[in-house]
Amino acid sequence: MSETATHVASGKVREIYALDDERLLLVTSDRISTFDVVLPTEIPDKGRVLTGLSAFWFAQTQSIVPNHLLALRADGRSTECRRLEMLPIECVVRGYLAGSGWKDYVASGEVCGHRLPAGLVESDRLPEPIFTPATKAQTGHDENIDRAAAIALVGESRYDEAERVTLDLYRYISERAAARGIILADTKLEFGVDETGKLVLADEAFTPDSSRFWPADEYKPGGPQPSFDKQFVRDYCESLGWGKTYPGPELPAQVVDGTRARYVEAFERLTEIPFDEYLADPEIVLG
Ligand code: Q0N
Repeated sequence: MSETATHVASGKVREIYALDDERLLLVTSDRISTFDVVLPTEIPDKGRVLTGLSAFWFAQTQSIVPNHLLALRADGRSTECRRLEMLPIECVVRGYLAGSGWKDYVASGEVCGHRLPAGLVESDRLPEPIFTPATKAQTGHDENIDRAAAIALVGESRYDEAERVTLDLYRYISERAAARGIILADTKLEFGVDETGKLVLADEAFTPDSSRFWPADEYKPGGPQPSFDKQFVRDYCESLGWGKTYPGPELPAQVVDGTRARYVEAFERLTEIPFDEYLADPEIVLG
């Protein structure tokens, strides 16, 4: 055999294999989670959409920050990447007030030490995007932390660099997405450090699994927003009165088909590449 891959880790929807000492293989499945539970029904091609979109953004942002991508495999769901020393924080940026950011604001008027104006409502746009790091929980939920707690984990100069790069990436991608009718409300990035000490963007980036994508034409602050990709799944699950604990419900064909169509639509709107062309030749997204 020319290549063997050793399984090293599993996420909710992805698997990581070691190819050799320097390279990993990330394989993104078609599994979908909602309310933090992985459902028994898969969304065909979801893993390919996420892999292709992430690779597209890696290629588009190379001049802002180097990234871990080495190659895309012909299956469209597997990324060969450089093995890095990962930073022990999640680099989150928020342009809008949602999720744990909204919860923290309601409780304290602050998010990760950023004092925000009084009177904001859920899903409001923030006066400017804010960097809101979190710890990487092995189980359960990531915990939002302030600048001092993050500096204790990565050091001040690395913190300042990660914050600047994360904000630069958010400003660039959110503007591109807005031009295509998609609000990038917030996003979570992971960085590593290479053998020369350079900061490198890793994991997946600017996908609907790592970000909140909202349809701009339905944006209405004052409550939660519909999700670009998962709203059919959430609505269906709510209609069942499911308790949002394991196990989750099977999804009917019309929910699967509608959800697949939304993932493909996100891919095509953001990349301007027909998804069929991606399936025929994944590396087309690398430009
Ligand atoms: C790495 N994670 C957490 C799969 C992804 N380039 C890299 N080098 C070394 N380690 C990692 C990467 C990357 N990417 C990242 N684990 C190892 C992200 N997981 C979460 C679960 O799904």
